[in-house]
Amino acid sequence: MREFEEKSFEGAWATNQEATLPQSRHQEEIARAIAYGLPAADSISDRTISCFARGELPHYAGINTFLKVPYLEDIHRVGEHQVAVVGVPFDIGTTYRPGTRFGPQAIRRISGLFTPYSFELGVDLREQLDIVDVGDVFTVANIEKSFDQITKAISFIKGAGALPIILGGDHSIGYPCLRGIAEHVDGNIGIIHLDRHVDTQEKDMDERMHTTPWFHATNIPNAPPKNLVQIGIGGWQVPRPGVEVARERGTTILTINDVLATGIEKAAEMALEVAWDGAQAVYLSFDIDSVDAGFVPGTGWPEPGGFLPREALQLLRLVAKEGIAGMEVVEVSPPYDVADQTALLAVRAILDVLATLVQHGRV
Ligand SMILES: [Mn+2]
Repeated sequence: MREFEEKSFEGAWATNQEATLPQSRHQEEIARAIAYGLPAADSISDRTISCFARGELPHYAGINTFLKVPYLEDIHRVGEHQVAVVGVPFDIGTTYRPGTRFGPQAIRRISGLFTPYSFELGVDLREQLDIVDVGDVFTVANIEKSFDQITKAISFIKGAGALPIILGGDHSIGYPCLRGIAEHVDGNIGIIHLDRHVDTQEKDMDERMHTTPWFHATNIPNAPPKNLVQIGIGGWQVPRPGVEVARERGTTILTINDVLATGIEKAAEMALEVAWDGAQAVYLSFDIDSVDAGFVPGTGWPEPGGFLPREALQLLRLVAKEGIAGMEVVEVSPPYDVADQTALLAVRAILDVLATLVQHGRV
């Protein structure tokens, strides 16, 4: 039995892999917690515990940055770090259920449940990646002015050299986020987009709503539609005007059935081929509603029949292995969520992508 385990089980590999991971940053975190938060009361025998909670533990305590990484108040210093988590609490582009303005808060709060270590991926983000949370973009009560704020913020992060990980917000933010990143790409940028919806119509309700980001993004000169690949599309909520644009512009759409027929690995391979064709960078957009509505009740436009969570996570890991120029997770609407399920999956998506970048040396 033991011989077999060691040869083929991920569990056996992961058990051994853990021993190779450093622990120095965890030790530093504990020392800092005790220095800043006082040593624990005398009756407590575990002397890694501090009096005021200042680190990972307890998971229900503390100030909720994403994964309890440091809060970077001075944005001028963002370039000193590898990854910048940034919230975009914006939902004025919503056409059905609102509430995604509370997405960043909910995602951060439930992220406190996670440790920075993934057993089966064999990665410890605390040890292997320098992540900060830069807080939220100040969005205002106007779509276009908010887009300008979002583009300025994301462009600043990207220009400083940090990788932006964006917590939405509704999907209208895809356009201003991509616009901010594309400015810093020397050459073309591709887009890998997981969704049930195409989001390629020009306007909705006379504005650039969450049904429109890729129409406008693919008007950006270095974000050509030939590098837009949309995965998981299907169902009864794909507006015909968006389909017409997809046809005219020659974007690539893989439905859920396409993914099931070809398999996740082949679908990822095809997506990478399209997105990276002549491109220098790829942006990753994960609409949480690409997952079956039964798993993500807290979303703006629930559509039955999407991915299983493990399928979406596998697909995200596979498409992230070539590197990304930025990632957004959108359409988490906490007022409709049940037991944090939707926000929980948003956190997992980000952690799995970050771990993939570490595994493949892509940060
Ligand atoms: Mn969608």
